[in-house]
Amino acid sequence: MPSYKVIIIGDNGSGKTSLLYRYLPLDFRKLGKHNVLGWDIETLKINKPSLNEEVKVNFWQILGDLKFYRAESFRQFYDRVNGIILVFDVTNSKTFKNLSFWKKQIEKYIDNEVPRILIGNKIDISPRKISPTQGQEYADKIGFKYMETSAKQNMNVKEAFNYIIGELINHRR
Ligand SMILES: Nc1nc2c(ncn2[C@@H]2O[C@H](COP(=O)(O)OP(=O)(O)O)[C@@H](O)[C@H]2O)c(=O)[nH]1
Ligand SMILES: [Mg+2]
Repeated sequence: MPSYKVIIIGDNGSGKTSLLYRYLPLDFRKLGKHNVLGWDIETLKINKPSLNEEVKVNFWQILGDLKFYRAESFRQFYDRVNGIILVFDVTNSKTFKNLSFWKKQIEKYIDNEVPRILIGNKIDISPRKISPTQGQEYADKIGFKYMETSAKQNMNVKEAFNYIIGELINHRR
């Protein structure tokens, strides 16, 4: 069965876990979860309609605080990544500014072109600090697809994950 690795990165509190749990069916949350050396890995099996075959997607996210991890750990986390979901909080400027940190991480550890999406999350909250145009312009600048979501109100979450899954399946074949 083809298997893909998708990492979900971005500042603490931006909503990575909430987005993933909103997207994953409840039973996968229980069945597919395991931890490896501080990484939280959740597995989703999906049918690829065009080929009528099952594919496995492993979503990796960082557990806890980044500053406790060493470069060696990052190498493992970023090893053989097939897709990137980068998340910030549209109501928190710091999470937007820190996107450049995450961009540098990606440049440092991932040398191949993989599908990537920037998600501006928490659009249910007002006032927001980062406008849709600002999000879109930054995404264009770094070569990411841009979408906005609310994990809380389940807005656009499925669309965002389906985008990356669709891209990574097409990308490989
Ligand atoms: N209002 C609102 N709150 C959210 C949303 N997504 C996440 N949160 C809240 O933001 C906090 C951090 O979310 P979490 O998923 O743990 O962020 P992570 O550190 O990136 O994994 C939690 O209190 C969530 O309930 C959203 O779309 N809207
Ligand atoms: Mg989390």
